[in-house]
Amino acid sequence: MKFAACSRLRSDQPTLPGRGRGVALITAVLVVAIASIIATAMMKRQNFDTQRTANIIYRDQAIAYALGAEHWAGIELSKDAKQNNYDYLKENWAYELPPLPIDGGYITGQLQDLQGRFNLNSVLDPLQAERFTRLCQAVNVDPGFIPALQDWIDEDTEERVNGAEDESYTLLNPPYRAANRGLADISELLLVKGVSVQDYNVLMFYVSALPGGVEINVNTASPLLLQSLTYDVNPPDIESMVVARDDNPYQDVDNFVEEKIFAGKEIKEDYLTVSSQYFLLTANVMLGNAPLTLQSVLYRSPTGIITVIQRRFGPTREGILTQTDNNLVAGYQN
Ligand SMILES: [Ca+2]
Ligand SMILES: [Ca+2]
Repeated sequence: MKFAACSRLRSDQPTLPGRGRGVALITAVLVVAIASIIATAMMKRQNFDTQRTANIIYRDQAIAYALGAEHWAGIELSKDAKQNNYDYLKENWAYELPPLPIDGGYITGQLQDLQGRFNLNSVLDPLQAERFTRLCQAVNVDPGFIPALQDWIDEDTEERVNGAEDESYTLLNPPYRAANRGLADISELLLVKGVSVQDYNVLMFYVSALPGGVEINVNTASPLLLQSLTYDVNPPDIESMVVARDDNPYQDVDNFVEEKIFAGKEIKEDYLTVSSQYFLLTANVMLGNAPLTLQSVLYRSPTGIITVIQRRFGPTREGILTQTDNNLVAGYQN
């Protein structure tokens, strides 16, 4: 009897029809699925936040290390100034810093003498323009843009023969005007009429943008630049001279121009020197997954005081060009 009453009791309770049970099951599965998706998204977000925070910390550390390398470069250059009055490629400052292990990565650094390159801002001087013409020819770049470069730098707006002033640039889309002052950076060359990306890609390794009167250091200049200082010089002779120079640098410009290979070539001492004031530091820091490059231009006064006059974080000039060359040559594309 008890069993029958109990059985009757159960049969009195409401029961879900078959379809209702299916809906309940699907709802339960959906709730579990949504909960899983939310949990996964939260984990992803947390991982992302953690990674982003780590990257920010790595970047701050990398900047600190890069500035440390800049400080090291300044100390090396100051020490060098006390040792002698000339600069050449076998001095301590000129050696590349081998990868130096740091906590979580490594750092490398290299100093280059910017006076071992042709100073674009000296091109208003006819002698320097001649030398730059020969340098362009030596690296197979058409020197036809040099009058336009002179117009770009000179203060007036009078267009010289084969030159270009505002009239040429304001017709472009987008329009712009000639700078009428010295180049602040060599990448400005890309805005000058007649300079193609290909030309720039070649020239960037041979030129600098320093104050107009800054000379070329014959102890650090490349063979091609030395060869361009005057006419009809035999390249193998220059190569031999450079090998000797690297061990026995010139302590005076007189000694350089008196070299036998220049006999009868009317080489002038103008814009030549044996010591340098402008250097380019390139420091690369690899920390975590965040590589960082710092390029700094350092000025060293005659008494050895170092001043940072330009600082750039990010890709090198070469990297910048490959990333944005189309934008940089929005003006003249030849
Ligand atoms: Ca020195
Ligand atoms: Ca001008």
